[in-house]
Amino acid sequence: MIEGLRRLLPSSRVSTAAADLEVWGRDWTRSYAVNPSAVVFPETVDEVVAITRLANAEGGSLVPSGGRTGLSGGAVASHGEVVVSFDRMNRILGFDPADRTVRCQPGVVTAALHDFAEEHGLAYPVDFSSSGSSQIGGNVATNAGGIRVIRYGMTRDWIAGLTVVTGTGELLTLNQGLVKNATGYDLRHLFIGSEGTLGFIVEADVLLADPPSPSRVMVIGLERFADILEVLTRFQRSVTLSAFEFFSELALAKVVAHRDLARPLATPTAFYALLEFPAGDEQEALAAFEDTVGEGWVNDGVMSQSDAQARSLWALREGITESIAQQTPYKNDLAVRISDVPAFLDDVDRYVAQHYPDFEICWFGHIGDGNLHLNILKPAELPIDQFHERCHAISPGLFELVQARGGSISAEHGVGLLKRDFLSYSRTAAEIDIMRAVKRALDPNGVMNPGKLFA
Ligand code: 2HG
Ligand code: ZN
Repeated sequence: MIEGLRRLLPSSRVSTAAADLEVWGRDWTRSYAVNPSAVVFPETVDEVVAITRLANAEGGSLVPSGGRTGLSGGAVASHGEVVVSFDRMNRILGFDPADRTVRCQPGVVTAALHDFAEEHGLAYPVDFSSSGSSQIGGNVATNAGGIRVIRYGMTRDWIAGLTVVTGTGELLTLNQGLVKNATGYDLRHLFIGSEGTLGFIVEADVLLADPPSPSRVMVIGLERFADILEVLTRFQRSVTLSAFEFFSELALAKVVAHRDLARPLATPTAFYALLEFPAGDEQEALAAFEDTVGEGWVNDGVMSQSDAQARSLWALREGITESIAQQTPYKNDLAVRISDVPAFLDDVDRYVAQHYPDFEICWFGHIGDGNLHLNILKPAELPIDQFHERCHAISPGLFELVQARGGSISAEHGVGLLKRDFLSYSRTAAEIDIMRAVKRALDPNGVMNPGKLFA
């Protein structure tokens, strides 16, 4: 396989250097051994086709690799796979103002697309903490969500067309940027969220939106999580929310300490919600805030008076992942219906407190999407192996709580390796069989990202 790769690509774009394998063999998860056999850097679609055909001929396996910011091990190469990095396919190929689409190579970094859209008086509204490193191909492959899903939806909603290379090396151009196309199965959507198990995304037509109007950010404190939906509903009655995020006091304490930031409110409360809305809705937002205080749901709040202050309030939410990273948290990315969120959080708190009283729970996430990030923090004195073992033991009981509410064991981070053994808590056996049949149709030799999503 490696000899074949060296025939296909110049030697500078096939690396077996230990340092490169270590970097390109992993994503942001840290709990997997990394052992790819090579990393390659194609520059053209034809090269991706040739690499895929070679892997089929030689019995090799390939791991697609973007910005490697994933949190579920979807881009980890542990079994001698060849990592196919899109770092060299990072150009914007074209923009059409009438279609409002940008044609992107997969390695375009999310933040570069944000900048490009802004330069053209428009916006790419999908955004997350990792947008400085994550790449469009990876965003598509995981159907990335983020902090403004409540208003703008997921990556899926912004993909007007895809060019893909299937697991057999066939090139497919899917939906060509059409708004309307009622011609049967939409294979584009099959590739979105497929986590590299069906093929490579080699080009994407990405839709842009109207430029955002100036916005305001508010952080409010709540003593009882049970009140959070009343607060959401009251604001939604008169304010166009582009974010409704939350974090617990523990999460705030971590981020404030880690980044040396000021607390948003004078008195700590159990939970905080962060709201973003257009500056034009400011009066309505203040009236909604007064009402929620009057009802006794909210006890304090602060609203940004400048863009700089809005950014510092956002930092309290966006800095959490980084602030808890050194405590090697056991990560969960759960979703239930929005209306079930408070009861579900209670179920989980009770379950963890009962079975694992020595574990700290750091809650935060996207209330407006019914998506809760549950990070269980490793006690300092507990060795990492024992921590993982105990967390693994937590999972079945936790996912039974998810299943009981018809929820998802992975709302936006994907299944990858981390949640693979638990897929059946969110998808039925019949569904998984159909997924396997789809995989066989597009990747009959199992070349693409083996062992991810299902074993
Ligand atoms: C976020 O919402 C990301 O900040 C990361 O999805 C969540 O670290 C996490 O668990
Ligand atoms: Zn998230």
